[in-house]
Parts: sequence; structure tokens; C-alpha cells
Amino acid sequence: MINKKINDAFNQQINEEIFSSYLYLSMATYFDNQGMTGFSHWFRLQAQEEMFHAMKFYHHIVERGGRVLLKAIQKPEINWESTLSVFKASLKHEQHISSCINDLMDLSTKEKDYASRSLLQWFVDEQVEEEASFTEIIDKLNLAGKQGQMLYMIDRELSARQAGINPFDSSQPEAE
Ligand code: OFO
Repeated sequence: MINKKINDAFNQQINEEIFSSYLYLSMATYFDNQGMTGFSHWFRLQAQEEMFHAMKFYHHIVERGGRVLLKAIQKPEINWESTLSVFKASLKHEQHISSCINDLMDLSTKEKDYASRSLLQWFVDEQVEEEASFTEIIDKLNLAGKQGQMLYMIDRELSARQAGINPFDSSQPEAE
């Protein structure tokens, strides 16, 4: 059985993950509006992945006899100065999420909730990947500068990102 402190903290994290999804979907619309379909595709898949993260916490709470309580989702930003500023904002957001996951790990350790620690270890590892992938794209964008040809090439590269699993279908095997 999950204890109330962890249950409440995980409900808050579900809100953080759904907000992440909403934020990345907003970024997708920013790129759609500029005809940058590769960037938009990449952010739509990122939004889907964040919903998958929310559902990992959801299933964990339900499986351990807790109660999922959904909260209001904050309105995301809708405009950015440039492609680079979108990715810088994303990296900053991921650093915030990493800090949330670390706090949850501290709480689970304090509460001796080893099942939650196991779930959170997956997120600790995931956050290393998330921050690395945004940093890698920022490095490429810094190299590209204002060269349209290079931006076009990055857009094409991002259009090749493969879709993950449906986050709402719990019958599917858990994917990374
Ligand atoms: Fe982007 O990792 Fe979840 O929020």
C-alpha cells in the first residue's frame, strides 16, 4: 500500500508530467506555424512521451492501492524568440523535472518506500537521457547559427524520430 505522503507527491508529479506534455505540444504548434514540420513532429512525440511518464506514475499509484487525483494544468508559453530559445527553455524545464525526481527519491528514501525508489530510478536514468538529447540539439543549433540550409537539415533529421507507444494502452509492454 502506498502511503499518503508519497501518493500526494506522485499526484503532483503526474501534474508536472502532463504540464510537460502540454508545454511540448505548445512548442509543436509554434513550429507548425512556421512550416518547420520536422521540429513540430519531434515535439509532438516528446509530448506523447511525457504523457507516458505521467501514466507510469498513474499505474504505480493504482497498483499500490492509492488514488490518482488530477489537478488543473497550467497554461503553457505559446511564443518564443527563436528555435534556439525553444530548446533552451526545454532544457531548463527538464532540469526542473530532474530536480522534482530527485526530491521524490529523497522522500521515498525517508519513507522507506523501496517500490517507489525502484520506479524513480527509471526516471533518474530517463532524465539523464532527456537533458542530453536537448543539449545535443542546442549544440547543433548553435553551430547552425542563422544558416537556413543547416536549420533545414536539422529539421529533416528531427522528422525521422520514431513514434513510441500509446501512453494510455496499459496492455502494451513498457517501452523506454
Ligand atoms: Fe521530459 O521527462 Fe518527463 O517530464
